Amino acid sequence: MKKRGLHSLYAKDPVHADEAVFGRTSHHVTRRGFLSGLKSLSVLLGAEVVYGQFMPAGLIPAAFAQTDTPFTIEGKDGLVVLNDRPVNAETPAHLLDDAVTPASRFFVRNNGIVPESPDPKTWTLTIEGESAAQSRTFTLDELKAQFKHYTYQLTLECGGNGRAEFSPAATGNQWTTGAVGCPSWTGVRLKDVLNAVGVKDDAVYIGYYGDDQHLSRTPGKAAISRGVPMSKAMEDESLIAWAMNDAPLPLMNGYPLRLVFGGWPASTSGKWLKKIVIRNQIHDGAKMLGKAYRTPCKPVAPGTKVADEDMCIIEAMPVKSLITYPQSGTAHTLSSSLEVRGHAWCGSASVEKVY
Ligand SMILES: Nc1nc2c(c(=O)[nH]1)N[C@H]1C(S)=C(S)[C@@H](COP(=O)(O)O)O[C@H]1N2
Ligand SMILES: [Mo]
Repeated sequence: MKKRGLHSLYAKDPVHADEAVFGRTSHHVTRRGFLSGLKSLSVLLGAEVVYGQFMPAGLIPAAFAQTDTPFTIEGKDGLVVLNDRPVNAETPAHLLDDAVTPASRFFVRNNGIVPESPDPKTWTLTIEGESAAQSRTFTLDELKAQFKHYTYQLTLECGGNGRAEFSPAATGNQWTTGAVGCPSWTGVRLKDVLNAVGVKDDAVYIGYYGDDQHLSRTPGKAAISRGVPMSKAMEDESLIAWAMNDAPLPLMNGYPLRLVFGGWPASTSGKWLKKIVIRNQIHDGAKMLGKAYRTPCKPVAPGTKVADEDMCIIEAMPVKSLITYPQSGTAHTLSSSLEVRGHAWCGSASVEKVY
């Protein structure tokens, strides 16, 4: 079930070291897992903890106050809805305080129309493409029976997370800080499935197709169809997953099956997964071309116009951190100390220290 060794820091494991510390050097860091700092920052703030024990669980729904829309998403709790067509919702920072993100707090980013009631009994996944040795279709039960299961705690962050702070403003969902989460995921290794089907020598990329419809409902038109290079596809932690935190995936997060590429833009982690294509070229599905999910290959001043050919596909996400406790706006007396907690993460490297 669980893979230890080099990657154990972010495998789901009782001893996995998710205890790194804000404001102190620690090597207990995760590469793609959140690094959860639960230690006091008193040293830095010169004060002492007073707050947490007075905060009854009943206060949490105050997060709803951040939005005036009555729109709620089944199974989600306290998310701020940015758009209802397609449904997009992010998590207020203080609701990302857990070391393992609860499914109810995991953000939702849809590009199209969510499948209505996917049936796991009849669900199939097909592997094909010009660099696949053959075309093969698996039922969900066959995937579960034929391949070893793995569980890893992995960070998914939308490539657009933080966009609301751009100046000049960028188009698209105005994510503040909450299009990120780090739950545990269970499934089979993508590489085990690809190897069972057969990967030709000229393979360079995989692409996914999901069961969601384009907003226009044009038959056969994908809302999004992205992918990753073979090197990422063949990593141990790259999963075809059916569970989040040991429960079936929430519908909004891809039930019954999705890809999970920890640390990479979550747009690569295809939801409602029906088909994977093994490509002999960089996948050219919806939202792979033009400026979508790309950044300028070389840094430019904000607002600079960049030609399409100078935009590069985002791969591993950059380093970032988020304070999740106390809640933003909390009043606190100057003379007493305050514990500060949060997470730091990085798409492909280790976070060693947070100042
Ligand atoms: N089939 C499908 N997969 C998808 C998407 C989608 O709209 N359809 N959105 C992508 C984007 S842009 C992101 S950020 C993540 C969001 O995953 P989540 O909704 O589980 O948080 O799913 C990715 N996979
Ligand atoms: Mo995204």
